[in-house]
Amino acid sequence: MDLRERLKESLIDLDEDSFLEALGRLLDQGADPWEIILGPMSEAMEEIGRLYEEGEYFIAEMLVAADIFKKALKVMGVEEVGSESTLGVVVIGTVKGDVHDIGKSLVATMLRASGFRVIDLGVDVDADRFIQAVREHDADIVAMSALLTTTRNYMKVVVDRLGEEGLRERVKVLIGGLSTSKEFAEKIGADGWGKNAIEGVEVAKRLLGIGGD
Ligand code: B12
Repeated sequence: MDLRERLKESLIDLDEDSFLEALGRLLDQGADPWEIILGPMSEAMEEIGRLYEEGEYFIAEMLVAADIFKKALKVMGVEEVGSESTLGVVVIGTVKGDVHDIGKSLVATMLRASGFRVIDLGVDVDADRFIQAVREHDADIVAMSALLTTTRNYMKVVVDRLGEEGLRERVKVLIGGLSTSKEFAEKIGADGWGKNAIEGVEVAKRLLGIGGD
């Protein structure tokens, strides 16, 4: 079996030893960590979600998968990447009621690595905390993540609150996460949407008028 396929399958099977071994070998071969994360590792998480939906996996399995995923990020040193901050300030968080943090943290890491200063508010973040952080850090962008269809509507609450607080003109709103889409972003009045961490950075730059493309 191809190494990437083995990596993916062993994450789906929650076989940490086999997963870490495949990961080590891929890295030894010079594979790009972000390609591994956004490729086979993310595909495995999707499959795990499907197994959960079908009743084959339970929350415990999703938790173990998240744990293995985070271990891999540590192994690859992705967590510590970057600290320069010249492009702008981003306040990021997973919205109220939602505790999925892997995707949000990847976006935060990628933004940092690209030269943004990122204030990560964590998960289950309500509008007050977003507003407070925007003021405190004079943010250029509010970035929100939601993986649940039940929590994505809270993004609109934050957008509206930014308006009520007179902050909407000076801050751009970027959203992402499984339950969102470009259309949803437009519907709630956000400025941008990113499918993944790489796209998130591209859109963040575009929103601030950085870069030529
Ligand atoms: C791991 C997991 C969990 C873990 C989370 C652990 C953690 N520390 O994060 C635990 C066990 C806690 C969990 C709990 C629940 N989960 Co869950 N979970 C998952 C799972 C399997 C993987 C998520 C993940 O980490 N993916 C990997 C990362 C890299 O991908 P990502 O998060 O999508 O992020 C990428 C993009 O979306 C994007 N992105 C994300 N955020 C942002 C933000 C910005 C600004 C931008 C630009 C981009 C961006 O970029 C990221 C990198 O590419 C998904 C399945 C799936 N298909 O995703 C289900 C899933 C999201 N969970 C689901 C459900 C139902 C639940 C529970 C409600 C279950 C329950 N009955 O309790 C609870 C809810 C808890 C809560 N209140 O939040 C459903 C949601 C269905 C829906 N339509 O709402 C899913 C889809 C599973 C399924 N198919 O049924 N879960």
